Amino acid sequence: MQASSLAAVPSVPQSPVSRQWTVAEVLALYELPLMDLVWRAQGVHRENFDPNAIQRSTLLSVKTGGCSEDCGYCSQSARYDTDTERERLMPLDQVIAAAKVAKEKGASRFCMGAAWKGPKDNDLDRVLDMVREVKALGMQTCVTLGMLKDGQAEKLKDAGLDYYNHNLDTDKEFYGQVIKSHTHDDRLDTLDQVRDAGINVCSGGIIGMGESRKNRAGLIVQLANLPQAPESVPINNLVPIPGTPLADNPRLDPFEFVRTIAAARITMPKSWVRLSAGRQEMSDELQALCFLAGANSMFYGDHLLTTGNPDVDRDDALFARLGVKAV
Ligand code: SAM
Ligand code: DTB
Ligand code: SF4
Repeated sequence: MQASSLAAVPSVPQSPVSRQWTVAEVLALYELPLMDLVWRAQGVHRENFDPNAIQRSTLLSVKTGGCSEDCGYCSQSARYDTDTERERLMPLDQVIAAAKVAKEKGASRFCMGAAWKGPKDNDLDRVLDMVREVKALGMQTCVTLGMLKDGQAEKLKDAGLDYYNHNLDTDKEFYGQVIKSHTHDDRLDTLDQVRDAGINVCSGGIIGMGESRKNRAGLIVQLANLPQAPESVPINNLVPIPGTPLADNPRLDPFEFVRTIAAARITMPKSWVRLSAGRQEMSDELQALCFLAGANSMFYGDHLLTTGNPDVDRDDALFARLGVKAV
């Protein structure tokens, strides 16, 4: 590192796995000149990861729409009039077929999402079969099914689940302005259950929902200060969905997104930071800047859950142009 270019940058301890962050400290990171922030994030990144390797997960919505919850950003809430149609839980053979395609195209992990407040036990049994079969293909498995009841995380672990995705989404202070049907503490409870069952935790959030920079810093602090930081941290840019309360939210400055990636990288040095929803609207150059700021994971495949994602051909071309390899 060249000391001269960082002379004015406050010192931030490196690799503080058990360090507790304050909102003021993370706000101070956000307030750095962008070049200093990205430089620092890239330094932390290089100490912990191969800077030219990006992990790729493919998403499949196995149960779409009709959700009881009122998350103000979501196309799948039954409370809003969106274009998303309610569907039943997908049959196992369709899930396996999609996982095989994802593997052939080069995804290392297959993530199955369900629009539930949480799984009923009979639905969970069907998801357990999906996990076992996808695992048997030699892929890492991830599911995101909403809030878990006692004993459900253990069943998922026994089926071979590698990751459970459950986002905090925003900080505790802002949460109630976007979601009223459950609480931030409910989300934390499920994360505890996942961690206790020995499943890797995937938890991040959405930015661009009208939250303040302090709320964004608060979200990063709440993730980084968990008893153990999540192994995987998805950072989603709001995809505005017509019919939802957040449909007409003003777009966030893209550099604020880059700053959020950098703050996640610095505070969670050993976590995979995922450049998640919103990538379709990003230029290749903005995505490269996110990778430089420490993102090293992405969703790969033409669809997220109900919205689009860049075509695999565009992503393959981007990887080739950047000289990065998929892991
Ligand atoms: N129902 C489960 C839950 O809420 O955890 C799983 C599915 S839910 C759709 C998974 C995540 O998708 C949410 O936590 C949120 O972070 C993200 N998400 C949903 N709609 C989004 C949108 N319009 N823009 C960006 N991210 C979104
Ligand atoms: C995550 O953090 N983002 C993904 C995944 N985890 C489940 C979902 C993004 C959804 C974007 C809106 C949609 O496609 O419905
Ligand atoms: Fe339901 Fe999850 Fe969408 Fe909230 S984010 S409405 S819990 S599917």
